[in-house]
Order: sequence, then structure tokens, then C-alpha cells
Amino acid sequence: MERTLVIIKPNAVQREIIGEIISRIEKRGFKIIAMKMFLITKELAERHYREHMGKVFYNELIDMITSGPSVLMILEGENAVEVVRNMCGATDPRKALPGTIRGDYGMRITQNIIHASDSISASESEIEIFFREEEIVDYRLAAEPWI
Ligand code: FUP
Repeated sequence: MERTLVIIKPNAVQREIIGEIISRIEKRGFKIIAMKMFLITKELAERHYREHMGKVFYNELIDMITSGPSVLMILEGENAVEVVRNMCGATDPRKALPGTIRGDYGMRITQNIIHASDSISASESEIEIFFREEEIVDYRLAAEPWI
């Protein structure tokens, strides 16, 4: 089972669509093994987006992700990284296909609704940035077979 980190970004929280996004994730078949809402600090944002440091959009990116609370989740499922990235759609919502989260809810690249890890190694380091081990919960979904 793979794990991936999802951030429902501040603009999606402000637009009151977190329920719809979480619902899509649940319906697709992922297990939410950690979830919290909080205001990402500048320090955490800079760690998370360190690969973009120095790019023209960097400052706007940091301002956006720290502009209000985000909802962060760790999802578990088969091929979670690839499948969740496909659910998100292209980085620029103008190019994201209808049916994807960005294609259905986003209009601007700086406010593209959702972040999802782009590789297994990225998911591991991003989970470490935002979650402590004890925040990850071990439970069984009704659909999961009993041992
Ligand atoms: P993604 O992996 O799809 O989130 O995209 P990137 O890692 O390439 O970009 C991270 C964030 O930077 C995006 F969510 C939006 C922002 N961005 C811009 O604002 N302008 C750009 O030209 C590229 C990315």
C-alpha cells in the first residue's frame, strides 16, 4: 500500500468545498489515515516548496499557502501517488480536464485548490514535514476484510 500527502489549499477551504474534495477521495477508495486543519507556517511552507525557491512565482506561492488554514491528509491505497495526482489534474487549472479536482474547481494556477505528492519519495518527505508518527491512525474501514 502506498501513502501520499494531500493538502486542500486555503482557497478551497475559504470557498467551502473541502467536503466535496474529501468525498471524492473517499469514494475513489482511499483510506484517510491522518487528517488535520491548520494554518501552515512560513517555515513549513518554505520546507515544503524548497524546490521552487528562487522561481518567479515562489513568493506568491508561499503567500498563498500561508494565507489561511489548509486541510492536510495522508491517504493510503494502491498506487496512491499516481492515482491521486490523476484525480488532481494538471497544475494549471486552465489546462486541467473536467472531472479532475483542479479542472472542476480551479481557475488560476496560483490558486489550484489541491496539492498531492508527485512521487513516493516526495510523499515520504512531505509526510514527515507535516505529520508526527502518532497522528497517523490505525483502523479498519467497513469495506476492509477482517483479519
Ligand atoms: P504540482 O506538483 O502540480 O502541485 O505543481 P508544481 O510542483 O510544479 O508547482 C507547485 C505549485 O506552484 C502549484 F501548485 C502552483 C504553483 N505554480 C505557480 O504558481 N506558477 C507556476 O508557473 C508553476 C507552479
